[in-house]
Amino acid sequence: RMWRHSSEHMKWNGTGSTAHFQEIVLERCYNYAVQPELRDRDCQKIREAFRNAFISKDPCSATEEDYHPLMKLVDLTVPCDKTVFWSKTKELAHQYTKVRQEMFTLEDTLLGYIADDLNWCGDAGSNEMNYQSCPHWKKDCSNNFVSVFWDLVSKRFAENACGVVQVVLNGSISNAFDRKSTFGRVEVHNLNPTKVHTLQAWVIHDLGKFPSDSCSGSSINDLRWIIMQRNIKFTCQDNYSSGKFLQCVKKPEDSSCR
Ligand code: DN4
Repeated sequence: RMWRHSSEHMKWNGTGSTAHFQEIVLERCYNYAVQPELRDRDCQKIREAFRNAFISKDPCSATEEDYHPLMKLVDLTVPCDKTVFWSKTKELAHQYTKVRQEMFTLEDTLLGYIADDLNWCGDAGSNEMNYQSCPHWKKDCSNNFVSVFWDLVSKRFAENACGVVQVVLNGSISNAFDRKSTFGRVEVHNLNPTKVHTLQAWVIHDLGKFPSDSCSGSSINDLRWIIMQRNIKFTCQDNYSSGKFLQCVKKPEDSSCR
């Protein structure tokens, strides 16, 4: 009986839902919101819409439509020239926007902030979350609720971008730009050329590691080609280590940063 019970719940290869998911969503929403009067109502609604998106549903049949009620409650727009994308550089990009408070990664917007590093799934025929296991995006199914969520919010985040947008890429791996990443597969193709005039890439290598890719490498050329085809200007900066990059973000006027 015990065995049957646990094998039923361990049917997926991915990590289960994050413990206290509901509470974390509400708490993060309260922490993020700035206007006290709007807090209560909106955050309760957001938590409910988030939960309703996936609860009691087959965790491998997620669609964008499931998240539409949630998307209606949250704004993913950031001011022009302030959007920062990243790929394989999550920590560095977040350190960057922490120093430059006016800049935003997706995880600096309300919805990205709420969902960052969380996992969630339910099950058809149950109104509980599955805390034992959730579908793994490679081993089980790509249309799981977490992947569909990130693809959708990444798409909206990119569609809303305007002016000069930036991307922080990893120069310590062999392909700093990867067409199969969320950035390469979703964000690049959803920039609106009538609103975005330049994509500025930063190719940053880890401190103490030799650079493996750079602005003149073939993966960045790939990106340059895609962006120019879309009538958006492309610029690229390299020769920054991660430490140097953060130093220069803090102190851009320093002569060694030009
Ligand atoms: P990445 O560094 O390759 O991936 C970022 C994270 O997303 C890793 O933990 C990946 O898992 C995971 N991931 C990527 N694709 C999927 C998928 N289809 N289903 C589930 N997890 C996935 O960078 P990236 O270029 O793929 O994504 C970064 C860009 O997209 C940023 O500009 C963000 O705006 C947005 N984004 C953010 C998040 C987040 O904050 C997630 C996805 C997209 P693994 O490869 O390590 O297994 O978590």
